[in-house]
Amino acid sequence: MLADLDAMELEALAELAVVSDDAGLEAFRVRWLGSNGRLREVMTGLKGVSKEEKPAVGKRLNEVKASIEGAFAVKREATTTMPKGPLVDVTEPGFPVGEGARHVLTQTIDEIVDVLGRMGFSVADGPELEDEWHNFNALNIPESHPARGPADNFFLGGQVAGKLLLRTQTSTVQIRAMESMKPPLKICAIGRVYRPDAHDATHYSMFHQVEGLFIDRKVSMVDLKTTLVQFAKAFFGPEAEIRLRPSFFPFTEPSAELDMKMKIMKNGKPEWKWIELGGCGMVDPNVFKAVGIDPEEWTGFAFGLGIERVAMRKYGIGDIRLLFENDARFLRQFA
Ligand code: FA5
Repeated sequence: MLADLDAMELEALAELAVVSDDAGLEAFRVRWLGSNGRLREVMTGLKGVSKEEKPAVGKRLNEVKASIEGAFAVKREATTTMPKGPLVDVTEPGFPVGEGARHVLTQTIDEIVDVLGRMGFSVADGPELEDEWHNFNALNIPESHPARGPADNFFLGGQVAGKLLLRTQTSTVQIRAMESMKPPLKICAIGRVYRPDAHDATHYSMFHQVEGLFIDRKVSMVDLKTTLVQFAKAFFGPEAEIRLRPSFFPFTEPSAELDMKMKIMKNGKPEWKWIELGGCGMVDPNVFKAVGIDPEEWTGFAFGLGIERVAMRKYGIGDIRLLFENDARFLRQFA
C-alpha cells in the first residue's frame, strides 16, 4: 500500500507537470482532487487496510494529498488566466448598494439659485464667522440694540465686545457685496446662519437664509414686490400668492414681512394659510453711507428668506427638525 501511494504521487505530479492551461488544470483537479477523484478513492480504500498498517498508511496518504494539492495550487497560480484569489460567483444576488441622493434642503437651495439666476441675480458669498461690523454696525444696528446681546448671538469664546460671532443673518453678505462691488448690482447669497433659538417645529439654532440685493438708480418698492411675486410664482407655481406686511428692520426703510399663501393639509383637508417666509424692504440710507455709496444717487431693495421654511412649504414638511435628523426613511422621500 505504501509503495502504491509513492507511485500515485509520482504519477499525479508527472501528469500535473505537463498541464499548461485552465482546461487541463480543471481536468486534473476533477481526476485527482474531485469528490470522485483518485485521492478520495484511496481514502475510501483505507478501510480495508489492517489495523497495524493503518497509522503509517494514513500518515503517508495525508502527505501525498498535501503534496498533490500543494503542487496543484502552485501550478494554478502560474498557469491560470482566471482572476487570482477566491472565485466569485457572478450569479449571486449580492448586497444592494445604498444609493446617495441630494438632501431636500440642497435641492431647495439649487432650485432657488436657479430661479434667482434666471431673474438676473448673481451669487455672492460671505463667511459664517463674522465680525460685528458686517453683522451689526454696517447694517444700522447700533451698539445699544437688544439684538446684539449674548442671549441672541453665538459669540466666539463667549466674549461680547468687538468680537467674532456666528452670523445671525445673510444680510452680512449685502455689506460685503457693497464693499467690494460698485453699483448697479444684483446679487443673491445663500448660506447657514446661527441663533440661540430653542428648537421647535419651525425654529432651529442653525438654519439657512437666502438674501437678495438689488441696487440701481430709482429702484422702488414696486420693483421689490414684482421681484418677489415673480420669484414665488417661478418657485412655487403660478398659483402662489404673496403679501407684504409692514414691519421693521434696522437696515431697510420701509420694511415689510413677506407672507405667502399656501395650501396646508389639515386633518386630510387642504387649507389656505398665510405663512411668513422672511423680511424685505428698501435699503436704508444709513447702510449705503456705511459702505460709501451715495444714497442720493443710488436706491435699492433687499430681502432675506428662511430656506427651511421655503422647503417645508414646498414639500409639505411639518417639522423643521426632520431636516436635520438624517433619518434615511424621511430623506428617501425626496430622492
Ligand atoms: C432677517 O433675518 C433679515 N435679515 C431679513 C431681511 C433681509 C429683512 C433683507 C430685510 C432685508 P428674520 O429674523 O425675520 O429676518 O429672519 C428671516 C426668516 O428666517 C424668517 O422669516 C424665517 O423664515 C427664518 N428664521 C428665522 N429664525 C429662524 C429659526 N430659528 N429657524 C428657522 N428659520 C428661521
